Amino acid sequence: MIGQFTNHALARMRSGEGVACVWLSLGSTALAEIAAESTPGAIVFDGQHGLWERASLHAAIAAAGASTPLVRVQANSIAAIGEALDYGAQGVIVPLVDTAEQAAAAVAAAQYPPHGGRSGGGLRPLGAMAPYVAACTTQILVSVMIETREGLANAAAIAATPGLDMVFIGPGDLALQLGPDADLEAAIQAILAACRAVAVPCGVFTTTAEAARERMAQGFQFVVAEDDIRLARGGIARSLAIAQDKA
Ligand code: 3PY
Ligand code: MG
Repeated sequence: MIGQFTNHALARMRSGEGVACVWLSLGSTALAEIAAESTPGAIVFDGQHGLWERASLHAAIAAAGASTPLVRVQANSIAAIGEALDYGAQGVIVPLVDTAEQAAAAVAAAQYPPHGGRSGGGLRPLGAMAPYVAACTTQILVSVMIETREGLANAAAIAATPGLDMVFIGPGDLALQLGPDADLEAAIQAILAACRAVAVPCGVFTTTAEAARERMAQGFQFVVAEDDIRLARGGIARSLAIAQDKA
């Protein structure tokens, strides 16, 4: 059961603060519980590239505790966005958004009629549907990712989409799209500037805690402090190197 809820990550971003999230791809509910012990501002469950299965995602969202649970969904559709929210996610991050029209579709997919096309259902919403529906009008965080050449070209229009809570930059895909000779950093800063021009929070995927801190200092309001793949890979490699005296 969810009922009335407050999205603390969204509140922080609306008041100009930054949020450092933990990003989980490995599909482990136990890891969600461990991440929640450190109360990150948000826990993002990666439904696009991650290993999440439906029932374990449902359980992991409940394990987020005081951290705001968000899902990076697989697609910009009413089905994918509605599924994540039905499980109790308090927001979605929608990948590969190219245009303002697509951003508007993502915003609408996260809202019930008359504001949007979300379908009513799901174990947790149905437990206290009326207060939940009322809370959704102000508390669901909708973020779209700019990570394509077309999205970059349309950054100003995308950022200005009514109801959009955040633009989130995917530097990995953006680098693939722009090619090795492009100035990736200039593209990232241009997107940040487009967001600032319309006072919409901008986030960026970061791959080290140090980069996350630097990006926050630059004005990005949503960064990745840690992700489970790098935590596992880095931790295992480091420990083996030390144990074998190769560090
Ligand atoms: C990207 O860098 O493209 C991402 O989507 C980060 O997850
Ligand atoms: Mg990406």
